[in-house]
Parts: sequence; structure tokens; C-alpha cells
Amino acid sequence: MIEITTNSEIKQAIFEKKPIVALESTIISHGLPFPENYNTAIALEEEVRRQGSIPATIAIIAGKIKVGLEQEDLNILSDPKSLVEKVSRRDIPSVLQTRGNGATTVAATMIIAAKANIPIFATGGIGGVHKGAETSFDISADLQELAKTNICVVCAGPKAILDLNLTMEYLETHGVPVIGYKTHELPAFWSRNSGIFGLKSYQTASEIAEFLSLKWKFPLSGGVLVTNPVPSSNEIPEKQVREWIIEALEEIKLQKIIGKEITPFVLDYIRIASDGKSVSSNISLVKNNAKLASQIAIELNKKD
Ligand code: PSU
Ligand code: MN
Repeated sequence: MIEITTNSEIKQAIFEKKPIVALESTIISHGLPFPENYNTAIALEEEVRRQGSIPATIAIIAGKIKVGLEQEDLNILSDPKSLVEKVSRRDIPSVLQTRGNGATTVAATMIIAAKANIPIFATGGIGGVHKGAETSFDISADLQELAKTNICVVCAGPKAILDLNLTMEYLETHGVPVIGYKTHELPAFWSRNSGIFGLKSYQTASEIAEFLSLKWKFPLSGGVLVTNPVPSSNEIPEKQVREWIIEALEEIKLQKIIGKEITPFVLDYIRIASDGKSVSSNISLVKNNAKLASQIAIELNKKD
């Protein structure tokens, strides 16, 4: 087996059975611009601690799978000059082989968190079924991972650039529960509304922890998606985002952008189109998710 490198704080937290929250790194290297990406990575760890859990940011650094990063690792991941690959499930062996640096997506972070026995994970927005997937077949590996890996992913909904209805259908087919925190309506990343209703809704972290505990105790394998709407003060209304998304998707066709480059390109396009508003919104929602994830980790820790 290939060893996972945990820092002393995470080792001790695992030993003492303290609540831990996994955090991903694609958002640092490919989701946010510099220097906001570095500041956000630090702020997320602080937010997890403030609520009482220990943060474990996950990445591959110089070919080592790391759970819990050092300052120097965060410097590498956030510096646009370092060559950091976007690493999903299929890319893990090649970054190990080249001893490269890899920023892990939701899918890859789930895999590593599960191996490290960390069941709660916070991100911004998950990948999903892209618009036009009936011809492009572009469906994020995040969804397959949710289908099979026992991790609770706390997010602000699937990224609004996706086909949200098809994403929900896909999750239903694969038996992935989607929980709304204080909402029955699926949140849409930068926006609180999507027009898609019918989520199982809970008001407290403790009820969510109970749901997780029952699912895994049964045991039913697979992930759970907790969706937590972006705070109202940093929301971009759905109507406003729609135009930018249409433009961005036309641009990817023109520039023939494909595969794993699509999501980072669209996020960056919308950053420029929104005059940075999408970045403040993204930072706010991911912090909000780190907070809820920390509370869920504490509650889950109380269960046997
Ligand atoms: N959340 C954010 N920003 C991001 C991501 C999530 O706020 O950049 C990343 C996650 O790592 C997710 C990835 O797994 O985007 C989805 O990429 P793709 O659509 O290529 O699967
Ligand atoms: Mn894709």
C-alpha cells in the first residue's frame, strides 16, 4: 500500500478521535485567483478550528499523498507559477509516478479522506452533469465518487454552470442522498435558488450527523451530499449569473476547450464578467460550508 503522509496534528487528532474536516485543493490551484486562493485556504482552516474540529487539507505534494498541509505546501498550491495538476480519481497514479504536485478534486479528495478515516469534507460546489452532456458525455467524476465512497460532502450545491436537473437525476439513480441545510430547494452555488425542490431538509448539524450515522451503520455504502446555500449577503441572483454562463459556454466552444479545463475556464470567465463578484461569493460560500462541516464532524463524533 502507498502511505498517506499525515502531519503530527492530524496523527494526534486521529489517535485521540477528535473531529476532523477534510478540505480539497483544486479550489486553491484551479478554482480561485492568486492571492485570494491562499488567503481562502488559510481562512477555511481557521473556520474549521473556530467551530471546534481539526482541518485536514488534502493534496499531492512532490508525489506524496498528504492529509494536513504545511504552510509551504499551501504556497506551492496557490502559486500560479508552480505546475500543479488538477487531479481526479484517474489522475492519481500519474502524479505519483512523476512525483508531481496535484490539487485534488472533490472525487480525489473523497478517496484520500476515506482512506484516512475522515468522513466529513467541505468544498465550494461539486462537479456534475454538464449542459449538453447528452452529446458531450461530460459528467464529473465527483458524481461516481459520491455513489461509492463513504464521505459526506458539504457544498453550496452543484456549480451553477451545470445542468442541475440532470445532476439531481444522476445522484438519485446512484442512491446518493441530497440534504438541504435549512432549505428544501437545491442551492445553486453562487445563488440560493435553483427552482429545484424536494430536498430532504434538516435544521441542525446534529440531525444531519444522525442521518449519516444511520446510513453507514446499516451499512449502506456511498456518499451523502449536504447542500448549504450561500449567505444572502454574498449571493448573486440566478437571473444575473445565467447570462454569463451562456457566454462562457459559447466561449469554450469557440476556443475548443475540453475535458478537465472546462470548469476552471468557466469559473475564470465568470470572475471577469462579474467584476470579481463571483470570487467573493465563492469565498463566502466555501467558508460557510467549512463552518457547517465542522459542526457536523463534532456531532458525528458523539455517535458510536
Ligand atoms: N468548488 C469550488 N471551486 C472549485 C471546485 C469546487 O468552489 O474549483 C472544484 C472541485 O475540486 C470539483 C471540481 O471537484 O471543481 C470539478 O471539476 P470537473 O467539473 O472537471 O469534474
Ligand atoms: Mn468534465
